[in-house]
Amino acid sequence: MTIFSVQSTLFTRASVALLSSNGLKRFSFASSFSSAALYSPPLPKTKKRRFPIVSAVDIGGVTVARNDVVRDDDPTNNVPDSIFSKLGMQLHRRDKHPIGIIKNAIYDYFESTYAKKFETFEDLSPIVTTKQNFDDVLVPADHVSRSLNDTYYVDSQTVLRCHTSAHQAELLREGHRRFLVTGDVYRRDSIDSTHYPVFHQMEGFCVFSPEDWNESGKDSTLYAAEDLKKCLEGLARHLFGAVEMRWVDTYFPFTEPSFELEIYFKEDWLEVLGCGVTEQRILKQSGLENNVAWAFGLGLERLAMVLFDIPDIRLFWSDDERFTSQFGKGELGVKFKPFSKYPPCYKDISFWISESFTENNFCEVVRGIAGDLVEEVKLIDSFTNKKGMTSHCYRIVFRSMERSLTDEEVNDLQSKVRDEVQRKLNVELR
Ligand code: FA5
Ligand code: MG
Repeated sequence: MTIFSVQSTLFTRASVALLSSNGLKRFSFASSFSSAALYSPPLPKTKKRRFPIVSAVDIGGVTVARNDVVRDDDPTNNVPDSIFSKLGMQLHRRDKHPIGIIKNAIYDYFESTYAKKFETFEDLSPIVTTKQNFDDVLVPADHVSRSLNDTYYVDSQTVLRCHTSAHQAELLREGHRRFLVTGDVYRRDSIDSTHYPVFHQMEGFCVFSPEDWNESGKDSTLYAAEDLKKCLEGLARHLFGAVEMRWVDTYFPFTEPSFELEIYFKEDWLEVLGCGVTEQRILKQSGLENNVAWAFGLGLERLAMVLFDIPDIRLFWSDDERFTSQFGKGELGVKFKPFSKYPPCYKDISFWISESFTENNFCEVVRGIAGDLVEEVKLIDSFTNKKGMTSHCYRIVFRSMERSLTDEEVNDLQSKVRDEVQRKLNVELR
């Protein structure tokens, strides 16, 4: 048992989120928004990684130059090349890709249940202002998700959106009342089979008027919360048929009450979405003070993992034909047949951490060197000596999904990790 699973039972959500400033965040339930406002120390700028350099990407017809997004001249910029290269991929717009297939299946559900009531948006730029990403949805100034440790900043006022909720306010201001927004989102995060620094979300938003809830005799918030749960349970049944699921109460700055839906998958509960009844202040900003609304944010990779039985989130980025050829437009009944399970290779690394050390920074160094050859990074030991120095030992699991790795290759990766961790993270190797 790792020390994390002990913590998962000992700590509340908020205290697990607090630990993120010490690099101990690792659970899906501790993901950025479902945590209370907590301070995370600013990070020294880390240098760019060695990665194939892409000079420009096309985001839905707009060319974005690398130099505008990966910048050495701005101390706030923390976007590595590995992330920049993902900006134009738009997996959600590929009809034969599992992410595109699941998006279309969700569209079908909304069409069949609410005929033409929801507008869809799927090419809004992932490069947004901090106002859109945070302020407009009431994320407090000291919330952990705003830190350079959790979010990719282009400059102090521009980020790669870390959720599709970044578009709620502008769409409301433009007059839209029921909509679905799908897009790629970006987060500095831990490394394991269900977390990846780029993933896809679908935001749903639905505004109600007094006549909607008056008839029901229910209070507006209860009416919206019940409608929301009914909508999402219906969606889960549409996608999965009979599946074991449960609602968990949570916290988001932009909704009250707030919930997460978890689905039982591979002998564990997997969080697939966050949702809730929209805070009145958000509606008021758009002149909707007499209305009530619900909103949700679905994790499309997580839903696709359950639907197609995909065991590792890295697979979505594979262009290996043995993966891509298994999926077809509109084919929902497919179960992914793993084409290989190449052997993993475990390497441990121990060091004395410094004040500023965080696990996300460590994971980013590892990913910058090993890319998708790293399957998991986990803390397997931690202690503080009499002098007050804290040591961490991490186990890095290297495994390719496409071939066997040689000892030489893995030793080389590990040696680069050791060098860079020392150089960039101000830690002392043991
Ligand atoms: C949000 O991002 C909220 N914006 C969702 C929301 C919208 C709540 C509207 C209320 C109203 P959260 O950080 O929990 O919440 O992420 C939502 C979902 O994204 C998660 O349930 C999970 O399915 C998925 N997710 C989060 N982090 C990752 C990751 N690193 N890799 C893959 N999927 C992830
Ligand atoms: Mg969450």
